[in-house]
Amino acid sequence: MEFVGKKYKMTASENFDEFMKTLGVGLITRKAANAVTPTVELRKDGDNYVLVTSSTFKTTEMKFKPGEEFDEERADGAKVKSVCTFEGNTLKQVQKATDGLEVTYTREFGPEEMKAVMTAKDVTCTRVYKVQ
Ligand code: DKA
Repeated sequence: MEFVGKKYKMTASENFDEFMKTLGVGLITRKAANAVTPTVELRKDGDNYVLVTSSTFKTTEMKFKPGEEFDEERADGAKVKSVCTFEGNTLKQVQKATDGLEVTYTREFGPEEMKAVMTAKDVTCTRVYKVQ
């Protein structure tokens, strides 16, 4: 993937609080997560990809092989299972929580920005990250 190794920093976020509420994230964690502007980088490690999302609130490393289900610890601490696939420069992720809630993420990587769209139930959150 041609955008491996680029760092993107969040510049805009819409509906993130509603999205987190839908995931069942509590008020204190939501406040902390709302206050930060994370940096996102896709790395390659052998056959694996690693999506690193860093902020002073939390840094998560999501390690995956495209098409293979893996265990993930979400930034709110929830233990979930995900499958990631690439469609061109878009990384698609389907994440299932133990309570059955399904969350989808699309992260479209471009030369100037990365756009993330996250959906849970009928709530969609959009976040834009500019290349650093
Ligand atoms: C991001 O990549 C946000 C990723 C959302 C993670 C799920 C919600 C976590 C709540 C603390 O900028």
